[in-house]
Amino acid sequence: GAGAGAARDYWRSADHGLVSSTWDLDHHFVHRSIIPTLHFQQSLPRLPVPELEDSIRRYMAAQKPLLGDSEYRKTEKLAKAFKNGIGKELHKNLIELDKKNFHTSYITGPWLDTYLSSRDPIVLNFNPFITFKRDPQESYNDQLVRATNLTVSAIKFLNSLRSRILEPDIYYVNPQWSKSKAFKRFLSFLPTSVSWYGAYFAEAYPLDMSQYVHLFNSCRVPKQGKDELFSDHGARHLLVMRNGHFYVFDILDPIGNILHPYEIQAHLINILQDEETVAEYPLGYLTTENRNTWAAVREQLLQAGNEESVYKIDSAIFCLCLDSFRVENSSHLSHCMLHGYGYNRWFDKSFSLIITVDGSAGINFEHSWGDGVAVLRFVNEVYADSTKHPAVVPRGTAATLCSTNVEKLQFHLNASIQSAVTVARQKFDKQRHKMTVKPFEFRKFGKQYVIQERMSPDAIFQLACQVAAYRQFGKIVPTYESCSTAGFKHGRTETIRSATVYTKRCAQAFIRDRKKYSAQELRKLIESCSKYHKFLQMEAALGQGFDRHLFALRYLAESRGDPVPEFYRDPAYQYINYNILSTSTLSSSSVFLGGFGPVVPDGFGIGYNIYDYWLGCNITSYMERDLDEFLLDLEGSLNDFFDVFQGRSLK
Ligand code: BUJ
Repeated sequence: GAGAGAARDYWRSADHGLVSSTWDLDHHFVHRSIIPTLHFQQSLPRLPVPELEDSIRRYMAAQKPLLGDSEYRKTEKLAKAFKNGIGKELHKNLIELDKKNFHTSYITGPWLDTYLSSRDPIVLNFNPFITFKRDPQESYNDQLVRATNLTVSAIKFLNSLRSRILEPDIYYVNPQWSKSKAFKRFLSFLPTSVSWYGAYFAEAYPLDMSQYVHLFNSCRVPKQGKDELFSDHGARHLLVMRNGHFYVFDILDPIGNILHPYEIQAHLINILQDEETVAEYPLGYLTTENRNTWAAVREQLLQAGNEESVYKIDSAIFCLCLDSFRVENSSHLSHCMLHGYGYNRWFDKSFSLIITVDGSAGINFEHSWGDGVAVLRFVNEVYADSTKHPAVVPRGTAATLCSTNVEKLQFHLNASIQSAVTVARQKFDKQRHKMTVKPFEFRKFGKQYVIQERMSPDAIFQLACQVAAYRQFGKIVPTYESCSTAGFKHGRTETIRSATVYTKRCAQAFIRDRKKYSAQELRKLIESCSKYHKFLQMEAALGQGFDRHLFALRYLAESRGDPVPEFYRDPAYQYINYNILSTSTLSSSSVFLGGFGPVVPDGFGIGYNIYDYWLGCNITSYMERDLDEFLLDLEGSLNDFFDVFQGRSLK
């Protein structure tokens, strides 16, 4: 429209006082990397298929703390039979298949398939969230200002990615010199077929970046039996949700110029001022449904003449959710980001950027297309860019620009669709009320202290969970710690089994036999847990766990229509995969909170971060009282560890 054109001319003219000084025509990117984004992609190592022998050995070691002697012997027998029989054959076939699929990893297909085949609602069960810290300049935390700045930075990230000038993801063992410009130049001259090795010799590990294709313009589409991932990289519009209404506007021009920030802001003002009441039948609720149910309603939606509007939702660059309430505390923030009130979300979008009235901001993401590493990278870049180079300043003048290019999506809803929305809302409301989220902070020590004690901070937190669970349940419970395998081509994750024979011994000492041990002896026990955990963590990161391998063998059997081998029907196999403790950690200075739901109805979802001088976690559960107890026990274990580290014996 005329308004948009005028605005564009306006901000292109050199001398006007309105636009933040850090924004100019060249600022369409978060940075310009010397090394092309996908420089290492071709030469990434392939995810190894572990030896079957090793997987069985690791599996049995993980089963040991969970099983009584006679159960253990039964499982051992089944494992042996599997290893020498059907397992051997499956393994051989898996290797052959893997050799034929050189461009990817053995886990990629089956893993994606498992996500997409699950019929459970994705909200609460799969979608995690990560929230940004507040903008350090408090006046920038105004909802409108922050929404504009974060959106512009997100689009700059997209542009950098598409232009292949986004820095490649690299895990640096020795950041000082391998991060230097000279080194990067050297790497950029290496041909892509060998570039990975150049980095490797400098202890810099390039990570797989294949997941980024699904970051933008993407959506999970419900289908009967198995969902699909949809992307349309040609689409240039942003989807904005407000009070359950849907709006779109083009945010990129055909050659990738970002709409002027004040124009974006004008559009957002337009949307914020549009409707104060919640949509009568907010379609977002449908994305909280069982996937088959939702797939059927989606068909109805399409048939009722909503194809174009649905397409605009699916293909939008991402979904910006402008919530119309203030966040009261950390727990409220977690609820808002993990599941919200349902009406102002489209959980199927690859990710949604959510911003509340008080400027709290976070990402809720659909999990099938990608893992924490990719999303965290995006979060870090967007936070850094939006705070260092904010596109708009508070009290800017966008309000004077007219905004005519916002389209409000219209839907034709028949009675059947309307009642489907109502039913979805009722179910969702019931579920979300059952969910409890509580943050916890421990201030006595953090990463620096534990390293000084020559132990692994991650192992210490995991051990604290083990001891707490042992106190609460009187036994060792199945535990999952997520570990990225992004160091490999198309790698995803591997499981670290943090419940070990060492943690069991340690938990027994701390809970059952507290008085029997000296501080020195307890310290030894903690040390052995730490050492072994570090080893398991290294194995997992190298693709040498057992979970993905055994999973892939079973998937192979099933996909051929073979009966599921007895090994997998073992109650002990089911039990070890019933993870009471589901844990995941991230380390970032731009993240305030994060979390995800439990994976079993009577379990906990534990997101944690170990900072230099303290540590914190954010735990979800469907059982509030148990969660309170767990948190007390967790604090108790950490206090005990601190006493032991300080050489004090336990009280
Ligand atoms: O393992 C996998 O394949 C993927 C896992 C699945 N699961 C969540 C079930 C473990 N997915 C992830 O690990 C992604 C999780 C992303 C969110 C992580 C949040 C952790 C941050 C918590 C920060 C807490 C700080 C509290 C301060 C009071």
